[in-house]
Amino acid sequence: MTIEEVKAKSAEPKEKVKKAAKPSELSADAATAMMIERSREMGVETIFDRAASMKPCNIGVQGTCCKNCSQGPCRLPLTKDVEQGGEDTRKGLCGATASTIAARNFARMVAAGAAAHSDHGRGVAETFLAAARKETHDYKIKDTKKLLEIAPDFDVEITVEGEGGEVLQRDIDEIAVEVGEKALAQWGQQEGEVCTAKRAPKPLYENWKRLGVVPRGIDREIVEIMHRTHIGVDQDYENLISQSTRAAIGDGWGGSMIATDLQDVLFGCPYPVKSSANLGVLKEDHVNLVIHGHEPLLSEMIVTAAEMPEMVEYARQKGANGIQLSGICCTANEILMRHGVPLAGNFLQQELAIVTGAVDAMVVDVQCIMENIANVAECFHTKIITTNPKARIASGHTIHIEFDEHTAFEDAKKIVITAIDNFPNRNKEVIIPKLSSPLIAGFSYEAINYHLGGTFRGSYTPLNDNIINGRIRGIGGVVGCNNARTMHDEGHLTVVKELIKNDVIVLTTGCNAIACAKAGLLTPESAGVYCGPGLAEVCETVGIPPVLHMGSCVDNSRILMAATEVVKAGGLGKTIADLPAAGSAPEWMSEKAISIGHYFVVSGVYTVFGVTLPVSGSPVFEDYLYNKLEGIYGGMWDLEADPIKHAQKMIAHINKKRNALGLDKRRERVLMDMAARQKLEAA
Ligand code: XCC
Ligand code: SF4
Repeated sequence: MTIEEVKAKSAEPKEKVKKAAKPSELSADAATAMMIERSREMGVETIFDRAASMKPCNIGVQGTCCKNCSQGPCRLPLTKDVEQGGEDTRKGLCGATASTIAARNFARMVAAGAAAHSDHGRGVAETFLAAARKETHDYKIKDTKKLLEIAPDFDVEITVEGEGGEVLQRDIDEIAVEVGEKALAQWGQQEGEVCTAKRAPKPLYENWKRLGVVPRGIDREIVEIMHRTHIGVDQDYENLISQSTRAAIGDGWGGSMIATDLQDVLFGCPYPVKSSANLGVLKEDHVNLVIHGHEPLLSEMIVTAAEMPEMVEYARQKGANGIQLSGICCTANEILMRHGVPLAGNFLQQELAIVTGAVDAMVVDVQCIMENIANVAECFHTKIITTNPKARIASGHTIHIEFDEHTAFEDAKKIVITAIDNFPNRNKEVIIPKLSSPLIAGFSYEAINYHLGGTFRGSYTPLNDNIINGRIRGIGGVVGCNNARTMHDEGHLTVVKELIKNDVIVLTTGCNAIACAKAGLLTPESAGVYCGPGLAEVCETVGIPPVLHMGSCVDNSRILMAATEVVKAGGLGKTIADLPAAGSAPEWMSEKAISIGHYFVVSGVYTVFGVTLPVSGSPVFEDYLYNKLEGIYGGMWDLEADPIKHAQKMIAHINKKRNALGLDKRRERVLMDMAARQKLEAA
């Protein structure tokens, strides 16, 4: 951001606050706008109101405020002189430069993001091991096919030698226990390599090895960032980023990937499933239990508990016609992918779900849970139930029912009963926007394989063929949060629509997936409406939506695996950086998004973020991320707040890669063929 832009930004808010006050200008989603209106009528304050009354700090926004010791905070805003290329003499008390401060702050965001995903993964690994050792009866190893597929990556034998020397399948429980132990060991490992990093295409892995950034252990790399960013340790932004890379790989190709793998083995690998999305999935005459957060461990049990006939009967006794489960954020994505449980909304809709007056209980686990839901719930009858010892809310108005993997099903039943018991306590008029859209989700990378290639010859070859022949221009991974500093869902939808209009197939996760779901983009029918002719043709032939929902935020690891499969299928280069592909997080806000962005970049993906990136205060560091990284990893960061330009930058990169692969000519020919055909038809 230039000084002029920063100044213009700080001059404009008053105007903007007034202008932004209209609900229809705060969200691209009509149901959300309606509920903002409703919250204001009722005098219930939400994040949309707070965003208007509190401006972000304009030094923090640049990434150049350091509070790593008590001599600070040292604030180093960009000066006009530096902006115009003058000598940069800015220093903190200890002498830390703007580049060091911005890089340290960036590294700490990676550490926090990688920690969040990976600690989630650790919890899954612990439950997995308890299930494998039969210490809990609530969880069972469900997907033995996937277990056998992943076992070799953990160096676990899946066969044994029989007495006569014949090869026999090893006992499945034994395999599961060993996979669980080896998986859990990846966190505390001090030497060697996180074993799943080897899944990356060989040239990528070899490059990481050469650069010394293959993670040794998941936790170790995160701790090392915290050490290196302490006052007076690592004061070289390139060196700080190289450690950020090691921690981010430990997330995407480690903690997150293992979380996804083990969740699939425990709960089943997702396959296409129908459902619906938006606040309209709440039912006035049902007990509404909303599940919010990120971990599927408890919510899997809640799904089963809520379906029990005795629970439904109990709900009837309390005057309800049944129990409606729905979800917010990534826990929602998890239980949607495997059970078709509908999505109530994404990050910025959590308070608004409660404002409907119809939510009898909102059960939360970890991450992206706004503290203010407790205040909103206080204005209604809604019970907020915290469940994780790591994530409590200091409000007298929440209840805590702690999840324990050994008593998970009992805990889940308690939660369902609490929701049912609360149904008769509704004390405000119920207003549910009558808006929801149908959707198809469940596109694990295995499901894409199956869908494109058929049961017996599942492969990514048909996808590659269509990229090579130009019907599909390339692949866009569009993911990430909502951000109250920008219009809700608007960036997501504009970027995705622009991509599919230009024949770029979109892989989505997280809150972008929910935004797309609400807008009807997760249906095969949307292809005919929004896609360019090539992508529309492929979607219609195969019967898939142009936007494939691959799951929650930890499931961004599925995108890495899909990209790896595309490389393996051949014809599109030797590594992920060769692919006509690009990544995007149009409305990011969480530290997890920075970790995800960074592992995409160092895996070779050009990755564009929307809204803002806290690096603009250091032009040197910014240039390193936006330009220099490409020469090291093949991928680089970029920032583009305008969603159309954002998508166009991705398309330009995809075209550049097509060009390098020699595919540009073929695409032109296909387009000419199409035009020629239309001309013929018109004649
Ligand atoms: Fe959404 Fe995953 Fe972002 Fe949170 S972080 S706001 S995508 S729920 Ni993953
Ligand atoms: Fe200031 Fe250095 Fe302390 Fe940061 S570490 S607050 S730059 S003195």
